[in-house]
Amino acid sequence: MKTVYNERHALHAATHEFFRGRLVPAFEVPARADYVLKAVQAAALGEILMTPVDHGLAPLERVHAPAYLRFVQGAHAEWQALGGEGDAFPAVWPVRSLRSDLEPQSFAARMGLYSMDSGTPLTAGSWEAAYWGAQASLTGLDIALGEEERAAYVLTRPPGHHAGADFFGGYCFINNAAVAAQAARDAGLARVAILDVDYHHGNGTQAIFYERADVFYASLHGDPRTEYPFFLGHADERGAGTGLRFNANEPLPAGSSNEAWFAALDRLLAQLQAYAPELLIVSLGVDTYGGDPISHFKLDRPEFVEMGARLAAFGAPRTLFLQEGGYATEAIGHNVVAVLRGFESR
Ligand code: SP5
Ligand code: ZN
Repeated sequence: MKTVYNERHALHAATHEFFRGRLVPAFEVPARADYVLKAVQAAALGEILMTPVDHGLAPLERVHAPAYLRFVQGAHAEWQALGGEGDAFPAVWPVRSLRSDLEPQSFAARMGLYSMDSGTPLTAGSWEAAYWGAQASLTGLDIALGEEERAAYVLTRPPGHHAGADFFGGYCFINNAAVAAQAARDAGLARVAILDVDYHHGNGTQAIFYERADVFYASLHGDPRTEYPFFLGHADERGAGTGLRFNANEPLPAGSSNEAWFAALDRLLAQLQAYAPELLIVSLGVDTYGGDPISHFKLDRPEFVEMGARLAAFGAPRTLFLQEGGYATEAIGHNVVAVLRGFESR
């Protein structure tokens, strides 16, 4: 399988994030992608494209509000101009009863309007890294839909699935899975499925497609009653309007067994099988790993191989793997390679 690498990922390099009132070392760090690249190279999975093709801003604007994209692009410069030190963080949000239909002038207010948490440092290079991550995703899509290949893997960070149409959060700025899914629709595919196996619910992806039948979002994840992102990802979220029945969540308690995880995976795959997508996009977070420092499932190498094998057995005509979370830095490369090898072994 070919890999598309976002060689500009390290432009997004946060040193710290907020946790329980203090700054702690960031979990979503450049070394993550460096380790995955090493593992993919060592495994000789196939050609690695180091430079994504630039598809421009238009495919990003099909998913994200143009005003939001402009804000992220200029945010760190605004922060610096105000005397902000280091990475930028939001501190005030338009929660219930406050207006979010007006864009304030204040930078601090716009930081809050366009974000969902204070755990996502916005750095000097966040925009460029995220922009090229989306381009890597679009390049991966081109490969997966092309004549030579039926699948591709996109090695990028920052991740994407928490980012909504007009907000960042959960270490995410641009929703790569949503951008790729929309681009596939625009290329003429009728039905696209996104299967999100990251430990965390992909609230951004779900919200973007919640009222649509043409992109099915399915996720298994830590129960939002105790796990980030807390405010979305429950089992009763089935879609709305024409999107009703085209959204499926399998929240599992923190600490769930691997048997429970695979049973949930099979339930989602059965629903997706009935949907018969022309393209399966896998939001491939490997923070389901037992050794992950911020997550609480128990998958290990054999389970990642099995995950890949079940995705291959699913038999989607085309499959696009996009890197999401995974914070056991030295292990994530081996875990990703295990999934991709499991996929290719069938
Ligand atoms: C893409 C993705 O996986 N995003 C996850 C965002 C999680 N944000 C909350 C992190 C909370 C960190 N908790 C630290 C616990 C240290 N013991
Ligand atoms: Zn995650």
